[in-house]
Amino acid sequence: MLQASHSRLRKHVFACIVVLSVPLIVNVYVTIGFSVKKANALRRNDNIEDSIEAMIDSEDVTMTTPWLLVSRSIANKTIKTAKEFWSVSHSLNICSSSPIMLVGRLNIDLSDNTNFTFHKEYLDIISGGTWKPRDCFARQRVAIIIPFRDRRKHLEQLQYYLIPMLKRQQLNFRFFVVEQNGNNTFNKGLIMNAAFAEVRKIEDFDCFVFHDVDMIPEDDRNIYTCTDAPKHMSPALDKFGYRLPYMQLVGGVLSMKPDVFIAVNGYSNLYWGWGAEDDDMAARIKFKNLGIVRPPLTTGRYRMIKHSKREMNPAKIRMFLLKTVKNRFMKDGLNSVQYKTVFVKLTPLFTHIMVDVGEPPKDTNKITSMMTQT
Ligand code: UDH
Ligand code: MN
Repeated sequence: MLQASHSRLRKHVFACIVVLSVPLIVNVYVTIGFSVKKANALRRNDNIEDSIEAMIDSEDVTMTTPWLLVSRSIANKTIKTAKEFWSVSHSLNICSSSPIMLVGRLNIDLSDNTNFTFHKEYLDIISGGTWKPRDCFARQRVAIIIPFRDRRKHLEQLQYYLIPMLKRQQLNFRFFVVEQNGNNTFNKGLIMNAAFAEVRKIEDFDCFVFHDVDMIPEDDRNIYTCTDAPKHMSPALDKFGYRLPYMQLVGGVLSMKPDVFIAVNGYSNLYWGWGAEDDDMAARIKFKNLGIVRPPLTTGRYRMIKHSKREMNPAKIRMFLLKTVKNRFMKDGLNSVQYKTVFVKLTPLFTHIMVDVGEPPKDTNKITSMMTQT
């Protein structure tokens, strides 16, 4: 009797254990299964993420890249696959044309109180002077071309203000410093042409900004992009009382789409020494009927770092050249530029292109003496 009730009790206890453990086992099984599935899903997502990241990083992604348009177009549809989920949650919208980070007027201090060699904004600049926003798709890929020789301090001062500003403007940018090798007379137009030709071998850009090294921007609402027409970005300069001194001025900072630069045949190669290569460019723009776009004087403001005047191009030669632009510009420029590339080096904040442009032709002197005799 006692034995019978014992064995019933055992059965009951066993049944209880079985009944109670079922949900536990099911729970464990479901949890493990779910984690495995989740891990697989995450791995899948990682793969998709990696491959899309690779696509973004690859060179041939442009503003019209189909995946970008596709991912934007599915934003309003029902999300079915992990890929669609990734696209909707991670797709890059085109960056705003007036980003909210802009601060307007900048606080410029060019005195030695500042250490111009370092800025925290340099930390994510890629060697060669490249940067692009990660959370939106930059509106343009912009090459900043800086003609250079023996102006190290100016270059540091310019980048100290310009790099953080271009990041706030959410542009995909790269700095190119093009240096004239040796001590012969400086020829800014020629090295601009050489820079354009060399940069085109390295990477595709939507926009070229030709930027004197000593022009410090004072307002970040002056956006470093190209319009269809050439854009003279520095109409308001401190040394001219922040007013445009004459309508044909394009010196200082000038942005141009590559097709436009080719259409005007770049700069003249014939201006050795200071002066008028920019006025020659303005004449090219005029003869091609392109017009000149300018930002308002309130934002197109720059401070020019004080420096001594470089060796002058004799006024008579300058005048002579300026009178002959119309008949000369399709023969003298990008299509006739002669130089040797000494090296192309990646430095932390810019791509350094060293070019040898030779020396001023002897017949420049001939032109001078001829013109002085008449
Ligand atoms: N540049 C150099 N090194 C040189 C010469 C020129 O890097 O030795 C580059 C540099 O980017 C410079 C640009 O070429 O900003 C134009 O040259 P510049 O600054 O000498 O020309 P700018 O018209 O000179 O600014 C004006 C002389 C200033 C005297 C002021 C008189 N009112
Ligand atoms: Mn200058």
